[in-house]
Amino acid sequence: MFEPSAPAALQVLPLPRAEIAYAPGFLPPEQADGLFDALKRTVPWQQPELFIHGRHVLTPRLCCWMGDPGAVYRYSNTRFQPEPWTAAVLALKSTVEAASGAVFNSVLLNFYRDGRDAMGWHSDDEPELGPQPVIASVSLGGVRRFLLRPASGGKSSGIALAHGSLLLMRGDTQNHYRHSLPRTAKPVDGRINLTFRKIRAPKHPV
Ligand SMILES: O=C(O)CCC(=O)C(=O)O
Repeated sequence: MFEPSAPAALQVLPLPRAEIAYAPGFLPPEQADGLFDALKRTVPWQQPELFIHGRHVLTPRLCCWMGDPGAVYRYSNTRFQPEPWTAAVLALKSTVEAASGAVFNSVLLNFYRDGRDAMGWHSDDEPELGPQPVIASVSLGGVRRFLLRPASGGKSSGIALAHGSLLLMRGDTQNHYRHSLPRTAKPVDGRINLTFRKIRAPKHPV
């Protein structure tokens, strides 16, 4: 298990109808450095082709869906079978569970190789996540801006997600907000993000 530097100091982000908390120093820098290197080397990274708006497109980042057997996830019209847990990701899961008070059975890992890699606007609101999912997001490597905007439209708010930070989204956040990680023209180091999730058991196994 990774040791958080101190009981992670959670800052609440004051967005109406959301429950979002941020701990910038969740992992001590040397642990975060080691974890970034280990994940870069050991995760079976893929670049899936997604079918969006009638077109096949390569995901603009590398990713890996990892979790318990049966934690199957669908997004962007694609079905993802989980890769088995690696030791490093399983250890991080325990630390994140202790800090968040939630239990997770899966994680989406994203590797943004440079500023051209990005994630478009979306909510983590797939039915298998349940009505009020807890999403625990750990960031490692280059600092990138994470944006949130009301699902009904309006101004976006941004937060620069630090190396070794934890962002928790829960309650109605996914029902009322969308989020994204935009491209940047600034030179930026590679970044790995892990969003821990709980997939509810499918009613009808597929
Ligand atoms: O890389 C990030 O911080 C965002 C990841 C994300 O939006 C997701 O996994 O749903």
